[in-house]
Amino acid sequence: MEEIRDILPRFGFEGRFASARELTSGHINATYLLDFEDGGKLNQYTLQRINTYVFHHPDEVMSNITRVTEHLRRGILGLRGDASRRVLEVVRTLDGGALHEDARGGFWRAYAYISGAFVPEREATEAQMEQAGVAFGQFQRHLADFPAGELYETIPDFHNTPLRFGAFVRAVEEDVAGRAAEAREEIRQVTARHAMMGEIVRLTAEGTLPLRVTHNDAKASNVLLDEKTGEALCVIDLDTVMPGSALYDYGDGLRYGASTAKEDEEDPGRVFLDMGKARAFTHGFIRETAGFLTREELLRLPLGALVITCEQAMRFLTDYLRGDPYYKIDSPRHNLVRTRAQLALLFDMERREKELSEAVRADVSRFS
Ligand code: GN1
Ligand code: MG
Repeated sequence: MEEIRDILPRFGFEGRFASARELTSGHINATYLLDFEDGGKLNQYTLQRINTYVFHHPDEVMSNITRVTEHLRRGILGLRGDASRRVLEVVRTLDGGALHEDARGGFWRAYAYISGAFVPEREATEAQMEQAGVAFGQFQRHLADFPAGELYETIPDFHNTPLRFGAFVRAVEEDVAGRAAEAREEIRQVTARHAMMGEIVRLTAEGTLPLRVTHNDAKASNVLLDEKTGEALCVIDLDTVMPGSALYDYGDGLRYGASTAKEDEEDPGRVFLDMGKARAFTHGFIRETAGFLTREELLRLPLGALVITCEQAMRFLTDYLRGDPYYKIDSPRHNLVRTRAQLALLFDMERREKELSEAVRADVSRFS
């Protein structure tokens, strides 16, 4: 909290600073919720220190976010007027930038906090999951005419699964933390899915799947719904917005939002794909995207769920094998627990692949 005090005067926050508390749900950046008192009115902001181990070029992250939010705002204003709660708003620093570098080389950015909203976590209803699908679908739709080539790749090869597989194999071989023996079964399961994991990259390279502007971290916890109406307001956590495949966002949506358990459930026996929520997310997503995604993309959406879930298991496992340099952890085996939960979810997705494909096919016919 001490370090925040020095940062606050650098941004154009309105009112008198009242209090701050840390929000701990993210795995990457440090986030604080700030209250400012403004003549009887409460102004709230989120302040974040960008994790530079993960994002090497915070200026490029903020350049992407500024451009994308401006584009979204123009699109939304064109449609129905009120963009204030439908897109994130960057708070400028006193010198007009989007980023403040502190004396220790830390990089900070701030957003206006969107109040009267909630995040559909695991206890979300099917109706709320449908709205999460709507939110990510609309996000892609509003960005369909954004020049993807002008965005920085904030994390190069972020969803380049074959490349990540190479890093995983190296982590197993090097075994710097001496943990490979304990994770033999998980290593075997990930390795067995090498070919499947390369499918989206292969289909994109051969031109079957187009590159689009995608969110790339499309968890339901990165969606805000209106507290009163339950409707999708906007998506948050825009750090990884960059060129990608529509399949990634659909897949991440299911991976996180349609699981019966949390991402770090200790008992893999409790982790399944909740088909009701999967169908609901699928309805929302396809309803918003059927008008511009190709038929080929739409019908292949279930592949996104398999690839992203397996990739996420592999990323947690790689981090575990390397001694946890990347994800924030609460206990020494946290990343192994996460790996096991993701694999359990993947196995259930594999069992239900046909069912999922049929649900997608039905929605494609219905909304196209
Ligand atoms: C990270 O920022 P956060 O906690 O929403 C990660 C995602 C993973 C996710 C797993 C930049 O997201 O890719 O899917 O954890 N973000 C980055 O929950 O690596
Ligand atoms: Mg994120």
